[in-house]
Amino acid sequence: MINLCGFAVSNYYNKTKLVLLEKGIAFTEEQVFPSQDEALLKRSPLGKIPFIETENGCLSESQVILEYLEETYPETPLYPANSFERAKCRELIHHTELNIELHARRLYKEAFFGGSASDDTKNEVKELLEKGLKGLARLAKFSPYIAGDTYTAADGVVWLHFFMVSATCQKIYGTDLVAAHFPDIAAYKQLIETRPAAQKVAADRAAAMAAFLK
Ligand SMILES: N[C@@H](CCC(=O)N[C@@H](CS)C(=O)NCC(=O)O)C(=O)O
Repeated sequence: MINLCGFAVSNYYNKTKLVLLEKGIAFTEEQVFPSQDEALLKRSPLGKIPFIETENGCLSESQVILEYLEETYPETPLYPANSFERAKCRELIHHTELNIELHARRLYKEAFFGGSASDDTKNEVKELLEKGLKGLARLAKFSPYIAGDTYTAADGVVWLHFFMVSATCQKIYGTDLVAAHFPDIAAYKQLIETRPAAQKVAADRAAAMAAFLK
């Protein structure tokens, strides 16, 4: 049995949980917050979440976990069978994380957790986000799924990260840069949210967010 460790406010935790749910893999959840405690560092090398515990040991880094799950539980595949299409699917994931989410993340403290970012940081992040979003728009198919006619792991990743990036942009810039670059994003979001796994992750995230902000 897989034990998923982390907390449901984290988009990387939710990315992993969504895949477990979509693939119908049995798992337990253990609430773990990031820290530098020795006990945690033995399970996750940088004290980050998410990580999973398997019968073979712990595994960190959400994308590594996704690929482990895909190889270990090939039923209900979440990547295309063709190797080029599979790489294109991973390309969407990497672009979203490296060129969009990681930039927006620099503003999460101010957007959600009572911290603050300098105007220089906000201006720099805005420029990087514009560039990253334009790049993703060049790759995304939305026909109707992001990689083509089939739901893939990239849909879950983009749906989850866009939730955080949109909310961050609205709070920090007063405008949603995601919607500006993806005019049909509302319809796509609705499509993903017809899926029971996405509904479960969104409901758990809302409850966790409310508890976390108390
Ligand atoms: N690249 C990592 C990112 C995970 C990550 O940044 N997790 C955050 C929570 S959303 C965390 O643990 N932050 C604590 C820290 O950076 O020390 C992954 O894909 O799993």
